[in-house]
Amino acid sequence: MAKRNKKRPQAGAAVVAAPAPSAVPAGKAAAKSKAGLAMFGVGFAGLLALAAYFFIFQDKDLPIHKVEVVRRLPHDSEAYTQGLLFHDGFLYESTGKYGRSSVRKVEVDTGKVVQQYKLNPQLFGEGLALWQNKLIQLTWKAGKALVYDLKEMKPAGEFEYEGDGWGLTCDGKHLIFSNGTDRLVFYDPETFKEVRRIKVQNQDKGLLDLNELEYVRGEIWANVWKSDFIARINPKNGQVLGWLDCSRVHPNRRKDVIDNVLNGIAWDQKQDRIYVTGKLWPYLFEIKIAKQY
Ligand SMILES: [Ca+2]
Repeated sequence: MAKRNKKRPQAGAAVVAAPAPSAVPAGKAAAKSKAGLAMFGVGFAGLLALAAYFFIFQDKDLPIHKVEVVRRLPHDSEAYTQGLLFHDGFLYESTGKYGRSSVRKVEVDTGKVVQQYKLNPQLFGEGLALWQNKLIQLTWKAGKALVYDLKEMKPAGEFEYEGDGWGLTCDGKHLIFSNGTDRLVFYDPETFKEVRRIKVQNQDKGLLDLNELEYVRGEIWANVWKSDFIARINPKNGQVLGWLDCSRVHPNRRKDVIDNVLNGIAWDQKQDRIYVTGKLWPYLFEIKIAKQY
């Protein structure tokens, strides 16, 4: 998931910064960039976002997919969304911030929270994944992955890991974990032992700030913190395959507030529907890629 302002890419993370997808026709890119300038205006957060935006348009070969909003649905605007997934007709969401973190079951159409477990106020909720009948929720700095019984939504164990926890998803076999660097780690979901790791590369550059994750149609999709873009990643070799441009999904949000960024991707596999939201966004969006790739 995308982070708060104190979060930074880990030192020593071999490579460069920010997102960097592909080509955009020069004219359109320039027009978009001017619009971006006007919108971001002031503030450190805006500058960071703007930097990420320009990185995204520096490459020449990868596709950038425009997305369309299919439905706009209610979402708890107090929910600092850090992880999102879909299962059996409901959304499951992890929220962050100390004292406000939770894991919750949410009705898709109404945004109503139908079940919730509030975390110890000393824990900051992060990525969320489903493994069989268990929910697994990361925490930001505590090095703990919290396990919950899906039905009861009550604690059912925990794992430990080193460093930050940011995003989590499941490919049906392994948990896939991000920590804000350009690395994704595959864990055994039964033991949380590392199985393998990949370096995510956008063209020839490491892609930092990988955040909220979702395994979609055999690819890993990753929010890139501070940007409106989602990277499509090859799970075998870490190569970025293309980008989803979500900059027009929720255009009215405050872009000068870093805690207001896109964060949260969920895939309803049976219906093949994609949902996205953001931190403290009042809406959840069902989106689709405008033109199939
Ligand atoms: Ca997700």
